[in-house]
Amino acid sequence: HEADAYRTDLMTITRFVLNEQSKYPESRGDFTILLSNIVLGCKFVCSAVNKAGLAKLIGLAGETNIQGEEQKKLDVLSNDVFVKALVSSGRTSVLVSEEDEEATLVESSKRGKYCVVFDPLDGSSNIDCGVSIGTIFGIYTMSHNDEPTTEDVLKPGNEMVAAGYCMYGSSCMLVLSTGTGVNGFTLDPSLGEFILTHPDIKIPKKGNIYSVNEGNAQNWDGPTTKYVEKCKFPKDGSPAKSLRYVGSMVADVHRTLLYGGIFLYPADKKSPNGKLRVLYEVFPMSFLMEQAGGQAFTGKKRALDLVPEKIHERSPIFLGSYEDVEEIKALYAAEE
Ligand code: AHM
Ligand code: MG
Repeated sequence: HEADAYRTDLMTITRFVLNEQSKYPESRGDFTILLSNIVLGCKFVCSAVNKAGLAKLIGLAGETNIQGEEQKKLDVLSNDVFVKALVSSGRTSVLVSEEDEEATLVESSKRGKYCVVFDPLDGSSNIDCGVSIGTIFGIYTMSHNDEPTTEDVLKPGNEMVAAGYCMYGSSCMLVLSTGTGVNGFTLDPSLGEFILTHPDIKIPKKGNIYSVNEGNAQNWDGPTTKYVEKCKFPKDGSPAKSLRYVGSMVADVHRTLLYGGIFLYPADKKSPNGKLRVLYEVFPMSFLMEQAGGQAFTGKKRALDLVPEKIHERSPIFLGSYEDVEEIKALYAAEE
């Protein structure tokens, strides 16, 4: 059909979220405005990431530009763009970024009802070789109208109102949940718009992939060691799982969400709290996993029930298909 060559009814991310929000009578478009600023940041980073190899080739990176300023590294640049876009949205009060030691408390004239926690460019070890990297974000609402403080984001993940990530991979994909399921949008570069391509993502109940940095195996605890052993040498007659590990959380979680299986960043003797950060890595990804029908576990409890005491706190994390996470939970329970 000639008519099929072009889809004419484009569900952009803005239209999608406006539809969703219209179910709430009290909604005044604040969330839509906030999200469109996050989307702007993602488009900027996507374009910068795509040009990064080229910029190197023609000698932009690491040299001084016309203004005599040193070129900013991609992660610093991405952070600047997100912070500025979020502050100028007029809808935020507290921002926490992996790049900034302290939280940003927004000045009173630009304040709004949301708090955003984010990692502007995660997967730093993959930046220079062109492997997929991503942005991760989570959104809370302010619970009062007094001066904002860091305490306003030291809340359990189950209080987030939305979470998502953007993956800068073979295509640029934004995966979002506002607490009613998970939806995936792909950037159409010719339109500059994210179009709904993966409606209502559900993670398979069980998968056949495990994803972990096995180089840390000598320092793992008992349950993690037993679990990975089971993946490789199952004793119940089931086939061994495949190993996939990109080393970019966004890419590894994205694959887990679509194909099923489990992603692990466990504690080890060298890093007793694992590596990944509770607020802007563990929480948003756990939120998405649960919304897609999977689970997220810390080795002690449901990840979203953690209450962070510091903004850059870390936690071990096991997340993915419901049944695969059940197995690791059982191994930790047996330890007790
Ligand atoms: P980063 O914030 O320095 O980029 O570190 C986070 C990344 C995650 O994307 C990824 O899951 C993990 O670090 C990989 O760590 P490792 O190299 O220890 O396997
Ligand atoms: Mg990170």
